[in-house]
Amino acid sequence: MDYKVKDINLAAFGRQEIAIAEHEMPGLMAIREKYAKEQPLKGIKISGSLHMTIQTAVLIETLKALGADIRWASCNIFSTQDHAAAAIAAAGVPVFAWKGETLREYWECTLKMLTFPDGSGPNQIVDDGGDATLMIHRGYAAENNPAILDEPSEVEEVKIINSILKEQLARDNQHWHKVVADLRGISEETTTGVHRLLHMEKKGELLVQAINVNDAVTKSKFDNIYGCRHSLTDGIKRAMDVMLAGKTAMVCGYGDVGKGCAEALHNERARVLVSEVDPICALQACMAGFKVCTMENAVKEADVFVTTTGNCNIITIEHMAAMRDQAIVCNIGHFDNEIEVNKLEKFPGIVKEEIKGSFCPVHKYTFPDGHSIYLLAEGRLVNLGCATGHPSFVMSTSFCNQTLAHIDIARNPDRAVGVYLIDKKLDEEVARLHLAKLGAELTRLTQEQADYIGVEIDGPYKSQEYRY
Ligand code: NAD
Ligand code: 3DD
Repeated sequence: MDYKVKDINLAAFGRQEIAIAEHEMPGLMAIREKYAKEQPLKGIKISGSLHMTIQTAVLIETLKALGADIRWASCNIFSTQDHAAAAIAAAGVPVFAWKGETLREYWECTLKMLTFPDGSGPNQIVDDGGDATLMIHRGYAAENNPAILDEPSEVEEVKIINSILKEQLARDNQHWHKVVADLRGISEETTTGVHRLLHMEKKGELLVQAINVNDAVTKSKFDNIYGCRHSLTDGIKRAMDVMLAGKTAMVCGYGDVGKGCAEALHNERARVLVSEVDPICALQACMAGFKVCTMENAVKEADVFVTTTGNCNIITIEHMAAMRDQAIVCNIGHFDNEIEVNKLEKFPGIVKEEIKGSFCPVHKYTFPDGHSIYLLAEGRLVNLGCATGHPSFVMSTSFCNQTLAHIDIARNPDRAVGVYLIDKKLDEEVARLHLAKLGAELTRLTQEQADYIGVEIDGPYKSQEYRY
């Protein structure tokens, strides 16, 4: 069996929900229909490291319908929907994902996702956060200099990655060089993964072209904003079933995700505070009616804390030690380093109590002074750890861009190493594909009007960089 899932018997339920999702993903289904005959991905091996949800199942089956040979794993230990993974496995796509993986199991699944039956690697990668990209690049570097795998690290996950790469090195010390030789391109789904790619490109370490899907307008200005606006409070409510109205909520970061989160909490009639480092985003928060303050000031009054920055150490152990009793702490950023969970675990005299298990992780931490806080999803992204993430319609726009990115890579396999954006006309086409579903009626420019504002009648329209 070239798959590993929680329970293959969940496949029928997963198939039912995939059928529902397809009707909510009109753009993705339209692209599947448009390109199915051409088979642009025929014979191309694609490995995906992206939350194994019902919506991702529709992406997988779109890439497969366009001819690709696919292997899949999730990009987070809590985000897999087991019935989605079962349905994909039952459809014959090798998938290695289940909700509640250990970190070692996660990285073993990542290695399986990157390794085709003949031992070869993928031609193209769908990445979300950069872990698949990291495994290939670190493996390649270790084949040049095995000593890097012995560098001391306090981070448990680094030790696990190094251990797995050492085992691979012993099996074949040119494995990753052969993988890179076949690799034609990467698509990156999320902000934090793009940060990592740009960092690698700047350091001259990136080995292949990468398409920045996140910064397609129809991805980040939809998924990151409206997706989080829908799924943040879903996660908090499923975890705590708490009344948000009347409470004070602190949103750390007011970028795309922070904007969606702040609006969601405002819609619940919570009193929303915001922290920011960027003066433009801070001013936007003020214009939206939110009080902009620091975490140091918020800890005295907030009942709910949400990190949305894509940065690290946003909520420190000192903040948590000073929080009000029964405060709720969660993160919706990609990685679990926004909240100092390790220091919370090691705080002298802390008492940890599991309230809910890996199906919706909730833990209560009681400090020696008697006050307690609730940590959701172990500090990992709460909308996918404690709920089911964004709904299908908004994931359709994201995954249209993913599919177009892979068709582009397949057509341009020898493009120079670098990080690239999706063409603006394609971005607008993705939006166009979603209007009918919502009954939206587009107005058509006259030639005089097009000339007056200096655009082509059929776009692209926003010449300057789009700002939310
Ligand atoms: P963004 O860059 O648009 O926004 C991040 C904001 O945080 C910026 O405005 C930045 O100024 C601010 N910030 C950075 N450091 C800060 C600090 N120390 N204190 C306060 N504010 C700070 O990024 P984004 O697109 O909003 O993504 C944020 C994170 O969410 C990323 O990790 C991204 O990968 C992730 N994401 C998660 C989901 C999900 O479904 N959970 C969806 C999309 C993106
Ligand atoms: N993400 C949120 N909900 C998701 C879902 N239902 N399926 C797959 C992925 C999902 C995460 C995305 O927003 C990803 O694009 C990101 O993290 O940026």
